Amino acid sequence: MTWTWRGRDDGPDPTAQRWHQVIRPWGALPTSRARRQPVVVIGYPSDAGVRANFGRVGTAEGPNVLRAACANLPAPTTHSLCDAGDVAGAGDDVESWQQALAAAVAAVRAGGGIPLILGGGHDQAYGHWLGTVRAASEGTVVGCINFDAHVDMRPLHAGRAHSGSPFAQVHSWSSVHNLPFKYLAIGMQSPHNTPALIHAALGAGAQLVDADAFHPCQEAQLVQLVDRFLSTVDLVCLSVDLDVFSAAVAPGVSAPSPMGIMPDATFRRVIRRITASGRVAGVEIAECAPNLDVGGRTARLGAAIVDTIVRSLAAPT
Ligand SMILES: [Mn+2]
Repeated sequence: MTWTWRGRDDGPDPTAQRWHQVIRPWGALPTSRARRQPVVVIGYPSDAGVRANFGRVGTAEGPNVLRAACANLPAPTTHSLCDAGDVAGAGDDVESWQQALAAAVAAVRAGGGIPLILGGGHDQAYGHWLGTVRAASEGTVVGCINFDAHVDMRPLHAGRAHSGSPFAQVHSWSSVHNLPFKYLAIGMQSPHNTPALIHAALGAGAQLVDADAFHPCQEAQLVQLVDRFLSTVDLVCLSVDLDVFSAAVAPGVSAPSPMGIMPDATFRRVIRRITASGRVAGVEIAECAPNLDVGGRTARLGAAIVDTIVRSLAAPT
């Protein structure tokens, strides 16, 4: 892989280190010698799912722009950092991208790491979940928490996956394998989801939280709801689709949200509640499309969320 990690250097003081100075290629060191559980970057440089969903393309450049935005973050003190490089599927075959990601996620999980997927179209969420399930022991309940303006449980197009279908794929895999479907979608926005989609998602067992819940007055209920969901799963795949945020702060996505949520203290409290639970098996940032961004603000937001998550990530119990 081409190593792209470089940035500011404030000298050898360990407390002055940044991501680019401490991150190592995944597999370069035996896992047993790593002092701390590694967070392992996996790039998903794909537009295939977005194109299949008739969205605005650009996410193929997401991983490297997010890497550059993360390079100067302060190095975490709780986890070591690795980069496993990018996965690759076969051209516009979305399923092959999802399977490639599932294999990479399963390998990282088996090696004791926490995957940090930098995307990439949101079709990556199915590969993220599938790889986590494959690496988990039988009977482990792996749920999904998704910050998103959209339900992302739309039916396949002519039998093919796309960036709006990942959690429908999680649902059908779970049904076929007789596993519970545990899906909490947070930040739903009415202009982006038809009543039929919401009805179908609820019927399938999804829990949906509207963007209106992101208000200081409702913060306590929101935290309670997240806690309740977490108590029903063993592990959780945490997904942040950057289009959950207002287009003012996240313009660089396939489908921007004029009335999206803000990355404010309420958002940060909720996300820290999830990451501190010890149940987070993997994390993903989805839908970063640098060609649609304004002054890099969406990529910087993605990096700031990565920082917030990694800092508060407890080791899975
Ligand atoms: Mn999405």
